[in-house]
Amino acid sequence: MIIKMKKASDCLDNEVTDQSIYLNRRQFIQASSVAALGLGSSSLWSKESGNNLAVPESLQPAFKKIIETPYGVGEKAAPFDVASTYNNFYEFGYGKGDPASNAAALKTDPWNIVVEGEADITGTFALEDIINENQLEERIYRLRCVEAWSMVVPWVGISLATVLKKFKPNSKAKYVYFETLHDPEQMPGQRGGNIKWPYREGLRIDEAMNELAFLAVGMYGRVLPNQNGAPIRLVVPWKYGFKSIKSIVKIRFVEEMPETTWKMLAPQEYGFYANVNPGVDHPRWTQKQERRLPGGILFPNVIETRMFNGYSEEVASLYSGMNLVKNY
Ligand SMILES: Nc1nc2c(c(=O)[nH]1)N[C@H]1C(S)=C(S)[C@@H](COP(=O)(O)O)O[C@H]1N2
Ligand SMILES: [Mo]
Repeated sequence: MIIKMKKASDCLDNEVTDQSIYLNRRQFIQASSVAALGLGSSSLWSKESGNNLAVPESLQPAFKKIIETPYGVGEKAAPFDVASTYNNFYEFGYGKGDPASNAAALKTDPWNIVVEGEADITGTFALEDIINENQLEERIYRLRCVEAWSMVVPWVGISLATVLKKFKPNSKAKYVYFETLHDPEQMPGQRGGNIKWPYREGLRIDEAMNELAFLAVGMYGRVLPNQNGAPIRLVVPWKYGFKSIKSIVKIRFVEEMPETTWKMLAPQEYGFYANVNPGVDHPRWTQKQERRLPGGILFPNVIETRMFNGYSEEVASLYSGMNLVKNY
């Protein structure tokens, strides 16, 4: 079990539960349920989820053991039903409920990822070959959408750096570019609209290697629902949610800053960096606050947005000397 030091940013509002007690309780719950039910993975979240997503056979070795980490311990995760029914995944429609309604038939197993560009090791890799040699971790992260809503999600996955380093990027690899599956037959949203498909995203290589950048294959202790980006999606918690590209089929190491979907659509509104920043408003709305889900009409649950979504301690040094008003 890897124990990392807890960062001040992990939690502001929920210090009442002593962290070590909470962690131990989590481990206890996991250990006892594994013993009692023969379950492979954490069951901490099963009560609130009540869903039955089966782990594909190819990923069962990895899902046998999910280690807890201190990231976000004590934060109040959104109920599974909220995180899996309020989604942005334009390949399946523009409404928040569309992905949950339309993504069920997406075929996520088998799944290959093409790795290309400025790296010593490139080629086509089966998802299970990338995942099963790694230890899955659970990390509870805040997700802040550029539309000014947010939620806390317990992801299951591996650090992006761990995966990328295996391909041995060379010195020309200044950025890493990602692509979502392009398959209009399975993804009805790709049959039209303004987006030039496939969905594209990218990070500067030092951002990609930051400890917080994460590749998720699960959430709430089980595999990702299709609407959340199955079978593998990026999670970059200090950036607006649109950077966290779903259903990845391509990773390319490149020398120049890559074209990214939202910047291509409206460059004056969405930049490449897209760091969460309450000091730089979107041209059409403020970024100083956010609606933390779940909330309602009577209790919209508006909270202050924090610089880098509260992860300054981990990531601020990536941007020292940069003008973050220009590089939004
Ligand atoms: N391929 C793809 N990835 C995507 C999107 C999308 O439309 N297509 N939407 C992004 C946006 S705007 C957000 S806020 C998050 C939402 O992730 P969630 O549905 O798991 O909460 O996914 C991001 N990744
Ligand atoms: Mo978003």
